[in-house]
Amino acid sequence: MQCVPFFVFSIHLTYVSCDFLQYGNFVDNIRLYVRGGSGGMGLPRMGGQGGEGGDVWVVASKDMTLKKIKDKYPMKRFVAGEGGNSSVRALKGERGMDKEIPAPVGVTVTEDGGKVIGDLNAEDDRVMVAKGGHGGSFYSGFEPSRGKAKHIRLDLKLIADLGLVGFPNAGKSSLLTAMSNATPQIANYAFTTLKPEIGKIMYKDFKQISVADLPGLIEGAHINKGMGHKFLKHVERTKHLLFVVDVCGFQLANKTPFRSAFEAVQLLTKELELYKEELVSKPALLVVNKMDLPDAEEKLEELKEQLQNPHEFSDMLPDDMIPKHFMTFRNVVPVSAHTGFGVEYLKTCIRKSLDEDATMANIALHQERLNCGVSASLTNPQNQNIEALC
Ligand SMILES: Nc1nc2c(ncn2[C@@H]2O[C@H](COP(=O)(O)OP(=O)(O)OP(=O)(O)O)[C@@H](O)[C@H]2O)c(=O)[nH]1
Ligand SMILES: *[C@@H]1O[C@H](CO)[C@@H](O)[C@H](O)[C@H]1NC(C)=O
Ligand SMILES: [Mg+2]
Repeated sequence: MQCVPFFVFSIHLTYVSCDFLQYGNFVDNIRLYVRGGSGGMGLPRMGGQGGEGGDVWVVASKDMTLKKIKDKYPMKRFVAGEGGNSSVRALKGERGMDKEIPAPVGVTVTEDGGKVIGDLNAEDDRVMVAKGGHGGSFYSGFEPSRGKAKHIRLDLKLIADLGLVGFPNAGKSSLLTAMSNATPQIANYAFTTLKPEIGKIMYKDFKQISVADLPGLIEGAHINKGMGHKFLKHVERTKHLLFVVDVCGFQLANKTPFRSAFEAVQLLTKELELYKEELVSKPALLVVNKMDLPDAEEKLEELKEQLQNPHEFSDMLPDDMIPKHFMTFRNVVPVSAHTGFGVEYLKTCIRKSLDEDATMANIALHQERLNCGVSASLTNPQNQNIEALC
């Protein structure tokens, strides 16, 4: 089946959020130039030894993102300090200052050739990426050596191509079962899924796409309600997002307010935004599940209308729960995980979305190699901007 994007939605929402090009703005890898400091000069007539050059390290830091590195260090060059020269006053030259590159937890550091230098799996984990040169000494004829220089890549380790994002009970696990070979637990109560389960969607041409069934998020997840941080962390580690809402809405408990499908979309967006704003710039699709329920058609129409004028309909939400930017969905797909309605079409849309991005990423990489040091900006038909800076 042909996968037709919801043009009305994407065009409209793109205008709404135009002040900030969020589409495809999420950064999951970055290439950097690193160089250790040169060693200091030795002092032949007194046998003085120059200081060692400083080393360059990548250090896992809380709240850091690859996008922040890109914004903060546009040149993407990191050079450690030179070792001090040996002098009459200080025969042993001072060691050069180390340079630390703050990076998010969960990245793999590789050399340009693909060799893995190390993984950063926990806060404060560190790997040395460029050693400083030696200070000049008797053994080197008092000549210092230069620090190591190279290009490195930081890649955010992904758990899956696609992550299912939704309130509890929306039918995420049921949807994964309908789409893939996975058999997650399904039940009519909140928090059935407590850790990610990965399933694979198989396509006729043998292509596979991995999908992570994630635990349900609740309002306040960003302040760690319902193990929110732990759950949100997984969202970060998927390429694309699949929002899943129950067409009939959701209520966590008797005491908590009922939320319509539209409110669910906005509240989920807000939780992601408050956790890490970049998350809402990931490519996303919206699944409206449980289309087999009575009145589903009517509710779907209502939701579509609301999504086209999100500003107008957000009044129902408390001010602090209205997202800064409404999510731009590449597709809005009604399905029933129970009957299988819409599931094939959804799989086609998912495939198309990921393929499109892979193509864009390839073009960008190619450009980056071609225009080393020159900034190139590519625009795809959907307004996606990829900055290729060396
Ligand atoms: N009528 C109907 N019910 C559905 C559909 N999909 C899921 N359900 C039901 O909704 C309930 C929750 O389904 P799950 O798949 O466990 O939901 P979940 O989003 O994974 O929930 P958590 O893991 O708790 O976040 C179950 O009782 C499912 O049988 C659907 O398409 N139609
Ligand atoms: C050490 O000496 C070299 C050569 O004279 C000079 O280029 C360099 O700047 C000196 N380094 C420091 C840290 O003063
Ligand atoms: Mg589940």
